[in-house]
Amino acid sequence: MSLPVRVGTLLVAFLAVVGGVIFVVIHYLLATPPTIDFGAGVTPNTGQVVHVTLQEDPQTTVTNKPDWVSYFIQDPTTHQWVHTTLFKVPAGSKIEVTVYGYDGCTPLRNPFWGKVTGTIGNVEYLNGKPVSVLNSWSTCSVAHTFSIPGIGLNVPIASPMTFKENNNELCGTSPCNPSAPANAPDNGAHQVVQFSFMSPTTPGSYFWQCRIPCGGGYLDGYGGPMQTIGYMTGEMEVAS
Ligand SMILES: [Cu+2]
Repeated sequence: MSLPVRVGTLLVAFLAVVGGVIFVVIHYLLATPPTIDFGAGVTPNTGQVVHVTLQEDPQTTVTNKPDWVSYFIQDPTTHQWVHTTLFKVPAGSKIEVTVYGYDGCTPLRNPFWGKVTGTIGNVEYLNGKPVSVLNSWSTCSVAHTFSIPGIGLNVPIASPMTFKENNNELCGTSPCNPSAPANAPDNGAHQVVQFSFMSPTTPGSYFWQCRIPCGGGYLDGYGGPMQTIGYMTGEMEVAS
């Protein structure tokens, strides 16, 4: 092999390795889930209504962690369910949230997290009926919570009845699809939780998390999906 050919071969091999490293870093290490923007057409600090729709699932079959529990957010424009927990709302607006609760129950570590706080009227609407507390110790009835500590918001998200979970009636493919036929693989037993709250008038990043140690298989249930953006922890960005 002549010298130029050897140098050329070496160079090509070197660039291939560099390309591979860059791909791994960008694709796996720096990847953050997208932020869903709910601000289109809304003037901040005018109390306008903004609809935010989420779901929580028993699995995440669209990722390389298929057995992790997860939230999804519905894009308000495309209506696609996006695997993320990052969203943006206008400041000083009335945020009306709908959560489809697909996952089975996990008892709360502390019954305090079963109490609805920080919502308008201090209630959530469970399948249309106002409730101010879900007691997960009397019946295993809560799957996850939607909690933004910075504004004192805590909403327990109801789970389908245990017998339905035992009957394999839970959604088995994520994101689940509330408009699919009831027994389709991507639908299944679920609860609908609705609540509203005022977004802060101060712009900023507001951390949110589920308060149930739902990271099955991790120490005390607080690892894995519980500490990973895109699953059970996220940010609400408030923009003015
Ligand atoms: Cu959870």
